[in-house]
Amino acid sequence: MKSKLYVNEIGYRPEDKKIAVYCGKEAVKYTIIKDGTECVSEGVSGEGVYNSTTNDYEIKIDFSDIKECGTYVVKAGEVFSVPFTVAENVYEEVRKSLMRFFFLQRCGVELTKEYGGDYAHKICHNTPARIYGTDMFKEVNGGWHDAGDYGRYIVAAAVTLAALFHAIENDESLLKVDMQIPESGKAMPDILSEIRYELEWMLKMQDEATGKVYHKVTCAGFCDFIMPEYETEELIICPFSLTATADFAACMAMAVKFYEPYDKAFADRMADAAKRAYAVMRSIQVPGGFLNPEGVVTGTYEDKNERDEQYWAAAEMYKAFGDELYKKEFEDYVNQEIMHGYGWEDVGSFGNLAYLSTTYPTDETVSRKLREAMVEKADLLMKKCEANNFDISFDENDFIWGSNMYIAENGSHLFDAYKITGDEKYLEAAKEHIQYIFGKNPCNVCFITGFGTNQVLEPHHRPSAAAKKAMPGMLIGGPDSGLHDPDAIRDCTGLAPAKCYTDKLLSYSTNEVTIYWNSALLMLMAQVL
Ligand code: G3I
Ligand code: 9MR
Ligand code: ZN
Repeated sequence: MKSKLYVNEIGYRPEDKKIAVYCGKEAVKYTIIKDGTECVSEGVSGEGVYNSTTNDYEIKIDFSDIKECGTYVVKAGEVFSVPFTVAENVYEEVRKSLMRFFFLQRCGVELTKEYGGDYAHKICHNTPARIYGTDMFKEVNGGWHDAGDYGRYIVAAAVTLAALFHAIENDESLLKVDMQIPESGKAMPDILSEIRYELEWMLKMQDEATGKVYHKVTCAGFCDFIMPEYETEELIICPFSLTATADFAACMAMAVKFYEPYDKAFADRMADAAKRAYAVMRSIQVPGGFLNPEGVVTGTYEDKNERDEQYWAAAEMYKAFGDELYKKEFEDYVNQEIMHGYGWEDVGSFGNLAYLSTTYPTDETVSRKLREAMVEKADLLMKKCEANNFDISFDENDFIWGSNMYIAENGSHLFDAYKITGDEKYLEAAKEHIQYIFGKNPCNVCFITGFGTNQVLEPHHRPSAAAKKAMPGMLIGGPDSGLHDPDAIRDCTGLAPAKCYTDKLLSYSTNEVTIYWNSALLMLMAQVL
């Protein structure tokens, strides 16, 4: 049986805060054991505290004083933790693996054995796609498979790239990572080459005539657990949407400055695409937002509130191009309602960061309002952290589909407050969200495939299933108390919200992966590690 003593399974750097969580009510004696035998610290814990998200009593064991590099285990009562490392560069490998995932998700190209390894596949999804409801076909090859499925969705793509751009801005060392991709060794940093692969596809998803952007390209339904070249049903381009067009404008505007030094023509192409999309986005009003047209059942990225996407676009357009119009439009939105979010559905925070970081003139009152709202948001999260023994900003209602993305996103909100106030308590709180993902969680698993001792083995990811081996470096969705698939219903009914997770191939609502979950984690790691 797995132990009930949860630690960060990937490890700690010498100066990091180190907390193990023991599941139990009565105080226990604990020891920290180095290299298998040496007891380097011991003590008696406090008493268990009830946690409504796990329906357990838990005790925190703080061993932050352990700073010497080595391999350790924690023993509390008769329970041992998994072994973990303390070392300076302990996160290097996981970072690279999380980055490399994007390469492995490439569509429309052959992944050779040399670069693709166990996930090598022939060229896929390279036939022209039918524009829904017409007899017209368009070539939209390229980009990354979204997730465990092989669809390609603009909303998902745009927020993924936004998070990756923020990751680069917070940690320039990402520009030096050798991702072992075919473009490695060129002047353009690998991460920018990889992002460009997605941008080139996104550009194809914009209608030349109108500047509007198609919502997605997928087959009519989801295929079996096969490698992508075997999904050969007709590709369908679904109608334009406001969310896709606004997110596209925001993302293209953001991308311009990263590519200007390497490829001015490409940067100009994106600037033009952004402006055209922004100019038409509001004309794509569909009541209730995008929904699947008849006969198509793939992901919808359905979004009832389309204002935050326009808010984000206005801010990025202003930051990139400095036109007074964009400034005014963003400020008008802010004066009505300040929005937040770093996920696919709510993107307001990207807008806030853009406005606060532009080098063009801004209105001090608007900036102050934004900063105050961001700190207020973080303060609400801090309250939740204090009430949760795992030091995460979640209560029992927060474990929804893709909960691990919201864990990462909340970490970024806390980081924002740290940047604004300089108060380290927010930074410390943000870091605990990473510890949770790395293994200090009541599911007792490291939520990144291929890492930790208690690993995710059966992710809902078609190439992994086809290769019979979990692709490494994928952040999985995590607990979802909504029980949105039959396996979750079977395995998790009656469990506390924080434990509604099952490592089963068919549990897409708890055990899938997506490009924008990996990017959310990379963004937070770049900010706080
Ligand atoms: O926003 C509400 C919230 O207000 C409410 O309290 C909560 C309670 O359940 O639900 C929240 O909505 C959930 C939403 O995710 C939050 O992001 C929905 O219940 C939930 O069904 C929805 O799940 C989305 C899922 O598609 C189904 O639409 C996931 O976020 C989204 O990541 C996922 O995306 C899929 C793509 O469609 C296809 N490709 C794979 C990808 C990952 O599973
Ligand atoms: O594989 C699909 C996954 O990417 C989606 O997130 C999920 C929800 O839309 O659907 C998955 O596909 C399943 C489908 O919805 C129902 N039949 C089984 C499919 C594979 O598990
Ligand atoms: Zn493909």
